[in-house]
Amino acid sequence: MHTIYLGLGTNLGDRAANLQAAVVGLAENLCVTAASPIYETAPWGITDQPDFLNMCLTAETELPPHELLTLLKKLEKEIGRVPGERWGPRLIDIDLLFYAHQIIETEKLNIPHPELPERAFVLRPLADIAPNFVHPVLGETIAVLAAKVDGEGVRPFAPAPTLELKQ
Ligand code: X6L
Ligand code: MG
Ligand code: MG
Repeated sequence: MHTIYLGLGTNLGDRAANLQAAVVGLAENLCVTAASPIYETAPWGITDQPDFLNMCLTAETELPPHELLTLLKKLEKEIGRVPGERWGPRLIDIDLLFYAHQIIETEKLNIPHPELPERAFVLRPLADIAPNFVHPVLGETIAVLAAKVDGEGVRPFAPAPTLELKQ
């Protein structure tokens, strides 16, 4: 089994319901072991779009990285994501942040994400569930990386969704 970390984001429609649908869909396919609280976050990249809800999950899986990526894209599509503007509004975004301590650089997959250390909207929820995970490239813990970013624009929104434990 491999421990993986996921980042979830949504800024269209019923954002809380979109996150819930993603957590349920993921729990049906992976062994989800931890869910972070939900944060409301100011948009990055394209700033003229609605605020996001962001959260992170820890899971265990036997799926290899590219099969996992295919599953995440399938779930995004099932929740209603349509291909659109690259950094624009979306119903759901499910990003693979870490796959164990592996470093993967292919056309489709870039793990760890090169911009993760700058993104408070990922680091803040990730620090809640994986503070001691050591970034495989930077050699620093998530807690240390989270303490270095400006947390402005990242506000607690709701407690962690309850995990439907399925086997
Ligand atoms: C210059 C150019 C500076 C581009 C930053 C940053 C682009 C982040 C894309 C950037 C730049 C992104 C989310 C988001 C997006 C999210 C919040 C992205 C991809 N996804 N903002 N913006 N939460 N708060 O999940 O992360 S688009
Ligand atoms: Mg993303
Ligand atoms: Mg994505």
